[in-house]
Amino acid sequence: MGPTVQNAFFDNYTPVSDIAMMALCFVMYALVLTSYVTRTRSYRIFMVVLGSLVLAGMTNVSYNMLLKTGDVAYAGAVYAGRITYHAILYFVFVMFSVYIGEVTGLDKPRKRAILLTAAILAGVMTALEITFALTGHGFRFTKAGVTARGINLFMIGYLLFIIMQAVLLVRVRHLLYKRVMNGFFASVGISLVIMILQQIFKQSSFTTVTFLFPVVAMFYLMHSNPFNAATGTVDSRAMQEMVRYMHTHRKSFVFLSLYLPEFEAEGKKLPDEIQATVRRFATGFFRGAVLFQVRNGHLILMVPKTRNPDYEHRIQNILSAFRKQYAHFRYSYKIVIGESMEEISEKNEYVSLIRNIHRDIPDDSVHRVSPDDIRRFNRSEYILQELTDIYTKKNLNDPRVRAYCQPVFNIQTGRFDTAEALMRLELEETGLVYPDQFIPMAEAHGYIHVLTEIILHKTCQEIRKMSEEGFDISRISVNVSVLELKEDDFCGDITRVIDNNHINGERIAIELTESRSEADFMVMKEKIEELRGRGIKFYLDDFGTGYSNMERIMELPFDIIKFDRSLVIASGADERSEKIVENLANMFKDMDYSVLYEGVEDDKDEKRCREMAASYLQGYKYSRPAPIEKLRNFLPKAG
Ligand code: G
Ligand code: G
Ligand code: MN
Repeated sequence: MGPTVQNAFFDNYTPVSDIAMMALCFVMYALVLTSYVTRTRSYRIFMVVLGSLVLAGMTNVSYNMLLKTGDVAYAGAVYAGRITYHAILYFVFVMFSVYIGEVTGLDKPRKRAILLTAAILAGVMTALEITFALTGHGFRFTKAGVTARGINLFMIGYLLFIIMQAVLLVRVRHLLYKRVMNGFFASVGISLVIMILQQIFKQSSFTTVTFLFPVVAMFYLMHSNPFNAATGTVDSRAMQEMVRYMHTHRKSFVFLSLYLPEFEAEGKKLPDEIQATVRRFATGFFRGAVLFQVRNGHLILMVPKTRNPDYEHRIQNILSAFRKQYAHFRYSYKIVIGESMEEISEKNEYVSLIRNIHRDIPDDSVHRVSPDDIRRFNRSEYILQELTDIYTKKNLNDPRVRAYCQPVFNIQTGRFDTAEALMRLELEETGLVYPDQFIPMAEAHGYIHVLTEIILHKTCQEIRKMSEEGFDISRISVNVSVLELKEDDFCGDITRVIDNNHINGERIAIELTESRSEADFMVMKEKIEELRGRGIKFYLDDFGTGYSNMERIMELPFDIIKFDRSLVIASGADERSEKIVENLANMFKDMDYSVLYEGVEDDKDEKRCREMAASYLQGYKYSRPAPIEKLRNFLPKAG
């Protein structure tokens, strides 16, 4: 063996693939920086891996360049470079293992065990490489040239890590969304194939490239996939995809929806122990099930029926397991279980259907979807469509919005000279629709203000007509939602409608309910003051229901406090309650508010309310809400 003869194995090194690999790392880095990525732990691991790979590439290129010179003066640097290069790759393997532990949400002891095993393996392998370099085994760079006799240590380390990773992946496979898991397996497999190929072709240029495949898999998992590692769930877009797929392929499924209202708010996260439980539930009870997180606190498990012919039995199992968990966690919940239905699949509306059902079922209940639910859902979808149309057209004379009215008895004048306007919808397919079925929807979709303008317009129109006919009407109150006060030109919108109908602002009152929010309170105060300047009166609606902050109420310039029917009922129940209501009413009266009792149903109610500082009375005793034209039957004629 002559002094210039070099081992073909090392001669075959070219830096091209290392450079390409580093370039790719930079591209991925740039992509991550320019996309919206949450800075989770797995994100940080990903960044560390990218950095390490660039470092490994640079080290590999450098030591191979020194090696190419064939100058043994560089021997020390070559050994050091080579060992460093391998040590960095071992470190990347350690990071891969930690990453797997992270995305599968293993518990702390298990994550620590993985880290420890990987770190020990990396440490031992690095120590062996150093020892071999010192004792002259394996790779050697001497005057005689480069040799790699004996054992290729790095290849052993590489294989050990691949085996460790494969074992790890197999053991955690039930914790991950199946497609994601397959991606991981494929990336490890491809790395191994490349490694074997380069051995066959006596190459060494592609080692770092093989590390890129798992990195690409990580990149995809973290950023482009809707997969949420913490809960093992996929987002609602993916669920729509699955519904579409199942529908076009005529596959039926069962869905189990779990809603945890406490975690609904933006930015709220399920506690770690719940996440772990969710992951177990997603995979532990059904074959081929996929768990979707459609919102904060709302999970839906989709179960293909073909793979679970005994799904009824499995549903019972998961429910009883759930009850055990509930006994432990005690977060309130709503569970909805149903089967795929042609008409819902076609419109891909399972999430809306379930959310619609949530409105009707109590907390901590399990509900099986019934044909009645579907009917109600279709009805509310129809109502929503109509509301959207009403909102878009913004026709103040829209015949679908009906002004109903309930007369209010004025004790001082002894006559019905005021009334409350109450909205109804009259729709082709449903007939009359009551506020509880459309007001919350209109509020949620931002349509409520247009509805208010319409009902206000119709009320003003009718006031003007009735006045012209000689009826004596002092004012009609209109309900306004607190949400509307935040409209750009709330006061302008209200006064414009009143002015366009040529009536005086004093003919209109606005009913508002209390709000818990400090911000709402400030807006409320501002708007009330502005509109009061135009003569509009203000009522505090629903006093006595839920929350009452006296201090705040007193700060708002209301004219009338409307005592809710619940107070009328309570005052009739026992003397103590009557005393409380009476004192409340007197307190308001002393402070120059008028008190209106709502829900006066009979003579006894009326008598009691009169004795409890009433100024106004409203309720079924006098009239149910009726079309506003009917108000003529109650109003006194002027003069
Ligand atoms: O009578 P009735 O069932 O309509 O009233 C139910 C509830 O709907 C009441 O609490 C009332 O405040 C509310 N409501 C009725 N009409 C309107 C309206 O025009 N606008 C708003 N925001 N709420 C209304
Ligand atoms: O806006 P407010 O929440 O005040 O709406 C009044 C509600 O109370 C309407 O739904 C109306 O139909 C209802 N209502 C009016 N009078 C009575 C009554 O005497 N008894 C009962 N139970 N409800 C009434
Ligand atoms: Mn009201």
